Formats: sequence, structure tokens, C-alpha cells
Amino acid sequence: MKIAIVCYPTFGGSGVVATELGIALASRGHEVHFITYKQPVRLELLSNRIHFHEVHVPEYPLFHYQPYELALSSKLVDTVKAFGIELLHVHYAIPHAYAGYMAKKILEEDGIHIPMITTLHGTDITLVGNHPFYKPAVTFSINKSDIVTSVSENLKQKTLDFFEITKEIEVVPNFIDESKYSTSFTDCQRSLMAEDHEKIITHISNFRKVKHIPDVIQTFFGIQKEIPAKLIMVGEGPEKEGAELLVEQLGITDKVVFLGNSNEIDRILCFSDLFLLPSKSESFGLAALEAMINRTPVISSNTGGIPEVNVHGVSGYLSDERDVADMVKNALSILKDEETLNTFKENAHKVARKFDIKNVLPLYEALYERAYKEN
Ligand code: GMT
Repeated sequence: MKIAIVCYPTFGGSGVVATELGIALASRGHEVHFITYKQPVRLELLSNRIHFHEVHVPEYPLFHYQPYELALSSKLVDTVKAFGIELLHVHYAIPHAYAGYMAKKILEEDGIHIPMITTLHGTDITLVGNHPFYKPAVTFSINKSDIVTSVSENLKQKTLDFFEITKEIEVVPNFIDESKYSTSFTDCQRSLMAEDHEKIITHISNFRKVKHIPDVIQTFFGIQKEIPAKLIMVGEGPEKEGAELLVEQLGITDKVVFLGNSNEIDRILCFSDLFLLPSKSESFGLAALEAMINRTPVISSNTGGIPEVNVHGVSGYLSDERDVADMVKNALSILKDEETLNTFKENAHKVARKFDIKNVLPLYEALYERAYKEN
């Protein structure tokens, strides 16, 4: 099939999932066209089956806000016509589902009927989408999608609770390509980060409020009081400065490394002993899954869709949101001896394998077929 994928091109999970999905679809023989304002960060190799079309928004002084949705709709219309695209798959409802629906309607004027699948990722529902300023438009564009998917059962339920949804929502979980991690790195350079006797704790995110960054630092603070450890903080975002300040106040600057954004998180996760994800909410927690496939157990909150990924007492532990003391206790119980740590590492890997792309890709392909036939 010829599929257009619309996503955010940044380090956020929705963009990562969309990009990895597109790459996998191309390897199955589909022709995939990414349409967004910048080349997605995980999209390295373009080919005759993977194309990238940049959406330009011309600056005009009259506009206080540049109309991205308009430019995106027009780009979609042009790309569908130029390449004979057969299906739109938009990731993240705002404004992608809205722009996609407009493109669909414009194309209908020319007798072109194209199905649209919308995948809900989380903050488009839980944080942004249900704001009264956006809610009617988001509800409308979800209901007008031909097929709607959400990345977890929990997100499906929240969508049904927050919006008046008339469409069936199919749960298609996020995934991981196990084959990419099956050979362990020969250059997994643990020694660059820590001494042999130190445990390595990692956190990866976009450093937004929802990630409870201070809890990451406080949990690490509790851990390092008991055992020698280093904390690696990967990512960029508004909470980073505060985190650096807190690390300084706690007097642990020599034990915490802020690495910024990385395109090679598996090179960091390959030597990590524990991953921290104490978020206020996560629709899924892709970062936790990426940690787990790299044999890194997860200490997380029990909110949103995280319990569908991190299995309590098996791949790590779940605590109530903000219960730092419980997270410290759980972390120490995993790190207390090598045998326990290794058991959790192997379990984390085993649980993550259930989300292998081999199991999830056919679900999307079946939905594409259905949308195409029904359209
Ligand atoms: O976590 C973020 O803030 C980024 C956000 C995004 O839209 O890229 O991530 C959301 O989608 C990911 C992929 O489906 C999920 O794994 C994340 O849990 C979800 N984030 C939240 O729900 C906060």
C-alpha cells in the first residue's frame, strides 16, 4: 500500500512510534511517505520506499500564529495526488487528525476517497486535547476518522471518559523491534559512565512537568545513600534547569550526568541497571519499554497505561504517584544483589518481547486493509 504518515518529528514517543512503524511497513514492501515539518529524528535512511515531505509554513507578518494545519492539509492533498497515496495514518490527534480530515474532504471534491486512521498517543487526550479551547475540534476529528486506535487500554478508557466518542477505539499497543537489540553491543562502554562497583540508574524523557523530574532526582538521592550509583539523565525540556539546580542543592553533582537529547539511547540503556519513570501519567511509557528490551528493570508510577507495560514484581515495580520512599525501597530491593538484579533484567527483557513489532505490525496492517475496503 502507499501510506502517508503524519507525525511530530521530535524525540517524543508518538514521533518515535510513527517513524519506527513507517520503517517497518517499508521493510514489508509498503511505500511510506512521512509528512511533517522536519525530518523525523529516528528517520535516517530514505529510500524508494521511504519518502519525506516537508511542510513549509510561509511566514507572513499579518499572522500572529502561522497556520500549520492549513499548510499540512494542502501538503497532504498535493502528496496524495502526486504519489497516489491510498491511506493516511495520522499520529497524535492535534492538529493532525483535524488537518487530515480537511485534506480528505478537499480530495473528495476531486473524486479521490482516502481512508484516515488516527492513533491517539496520550497527551493529545489527557493534557492538551481535553482543554475547552480544543475539545470540540478534537472530538470532531476523532469521530470523523475512519479508524481510531489508542496505544493502551487505559488511554482508550480516558478518551471515552473525556470526550463524546461515537467511534469504536481499537487498542494497538506500542512496540519495539527486538531484532535491533538482539546482538549486544560490543562497545557497550559502561566504564565511560561509572566505576565497576557503581550501579547505573537512567531516566529518559522530554523533561516536562508530567514526568515528575524532581521525583527522579529524589529517588536517585535515596538510592545513592545506600549503594554507590550514578544517574544518567537523557533528554531536554523545560524541567531540566530545575533538575540541575536540585542536583546541586542535594550535593550530588558528581553523581549525576545530564546528557541532553540522544539518538542512541540503546547505547546508554545497554549498561543501565535501572530505569526510573515516576510520571504523573503515561498513556503507555515507550521509554520504559525501550529500557526493558535492553534488559533494564523499571521503577515507575502505577498511573495511566504504565501497568500494561511494566509488570509489578516481574520487570520492575510500580508505586503510587509521588511515593518516592516506596520507589527507593523498590529500587534497592532490585539492586541489593547481583542475582536479584539479573533475574529482573531477564524478566524485563521477556516482558518487553511481547511487544515485539512482529506481533503488532500485523494489527496495523489488518486495520489498513479494513479501512481501505470500507472506504
Ligand atoms: O511523553 C511525552 O510527553 C511525549 C508523548 C508524545 O506524544 O510523543 O508521549 C506519549 O506518547 C508515547 C507514544 O505512544 C507514549 O509512550 C507516552 O506514554 C505518551 N506520553 C504521555 O502520555 C505523557
